[in-house]
Amino acid sequence: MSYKRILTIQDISCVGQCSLTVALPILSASGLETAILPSAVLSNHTAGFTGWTFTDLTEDMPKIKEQWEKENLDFSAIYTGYLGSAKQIDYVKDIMSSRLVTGGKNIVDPAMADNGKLYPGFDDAFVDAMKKLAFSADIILPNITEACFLTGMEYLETYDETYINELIDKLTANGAKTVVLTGVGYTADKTGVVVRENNVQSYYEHDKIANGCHGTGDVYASAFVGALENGHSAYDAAKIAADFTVECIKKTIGDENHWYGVKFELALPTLIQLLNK
Ligand code: PXL
Repeated sequence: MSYKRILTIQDISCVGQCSLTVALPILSASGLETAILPSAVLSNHTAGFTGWTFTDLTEDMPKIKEQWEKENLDFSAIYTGYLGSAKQIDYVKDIMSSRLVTGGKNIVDPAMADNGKLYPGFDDAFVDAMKKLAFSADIILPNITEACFLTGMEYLETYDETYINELIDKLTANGAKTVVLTGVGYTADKTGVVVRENNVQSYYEHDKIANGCHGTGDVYASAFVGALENGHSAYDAAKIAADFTVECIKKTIGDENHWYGVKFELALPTLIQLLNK
């Protein structure tokens, strides 16, 4: 397989083990050259801290794209996470159109919401812009809350398979191609991921070890991209990412001071083993 250069576009949360500080090491450990485009710089993430600084990098994007065009720098895959503004999403779409190699995949984690609510700072205009990005991507990795914002479906805490199927049907009807729906659990002690690709749907269920660990969405999506770009199918990549994320949580639970993220660094050897299976 030729050496792949991946581009990931998401924020730098200086502290908090999410976004680029998670994606870059996980993709590198997956054996992929990783280029980054920071969407914003925050002192720390917005989930649980009392405040944060936020420097929006939207206006850097077209200039960086232009420079990459001059240098003929392109990417085997482009993977996006937390983005800084609705306007930025248009620039991200331009970069995807211009800098993705033919046959390369756009992978979008519509990182904007969890537990039924949008993250601080996001509004309806941002959701509308994210819809355009998500529904034009090759693969999306929403959690249930994000899938609800993308489709307009009501968010439910407890649900059955009919609800989940309807959610994925609606995503697909809106244009989503491969859907990897995360955090789907039908009983209190289980969670899992549903993958629908080319009308074939599979569910990977595993133990739920803790409720709502911060940053696990980013850990999951990064490991998924790492596995996918190593040649695994979407379903196998979804399984590898789930097993890795579980391992990250196991390495973290019990340390109350570490509430803001997971100690994914300690689980990187497990990821490498899972990728080489
Ligand atoms: O993990 C998603 C994420 C990424 N980046 C920032 C966040 C969050 C979740 O809250 O606040 C800045």
